[in-house]
Amino acid sequence: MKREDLQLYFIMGTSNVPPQQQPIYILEKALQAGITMFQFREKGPHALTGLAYEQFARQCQKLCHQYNVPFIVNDDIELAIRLEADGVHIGQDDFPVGEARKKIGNMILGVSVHCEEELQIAINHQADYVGIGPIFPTSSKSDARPPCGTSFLQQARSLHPELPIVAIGGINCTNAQTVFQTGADGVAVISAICESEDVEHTVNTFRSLSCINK
Ligand code: 3NM
Repeated sequence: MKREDLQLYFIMGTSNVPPQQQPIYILEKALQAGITMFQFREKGPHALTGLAYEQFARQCQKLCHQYNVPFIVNDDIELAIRLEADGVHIGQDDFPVGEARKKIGNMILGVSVHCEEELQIAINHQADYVGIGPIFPTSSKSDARPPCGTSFLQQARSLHPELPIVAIGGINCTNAQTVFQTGADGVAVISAICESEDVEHTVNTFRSLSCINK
């Protein structure tokens, strides 16, 4: 994985998309506009299950391949292996990092971390990148922790200058610059793209903000 792949990391599941919109259409618009990584995250009370879940994942994966964008599966290691996804992202409550690494071999492994100890464990198990958040308040994750601001992000960056880090949680075109300036390689977003009235413009804005801070 290249650090640049984290620049604009789009995360989506069917429940993140406004009712009048088609999830696959939003993903295609985001890919066309230039997202650099995609995470399939099908969660929430109305999440797809069974065959529909897997078919939707395959549809998203096929589109990502067309645009040469890494396709990452949230939490579901078995699905990632079955689909031969590019990688898996796990949280602290999902699966021990060491076991995830053993199961997925050299697929991309992303891990959410919230403190120095979790960060070190992720590094010890060869996480390819870490996610830090929620930086700002978010309404896209019902069990999100309290917002942590940029202080831990800053600490992680100074401890590990070369570590690929993506920031997440409540990031939008207005506050993304602060996050890039703090040292994140990229921003991971749900609502900023899913609820955008102009996905192309939103994607272009995020990408130009990341370049300003290079
Ligand atoms: N994980 P939005 S916050 C999926 O803190 C997710 O680990 C988080 O959505 C974490 O861009 C979050 O709409 C939701 O705030 C991000």
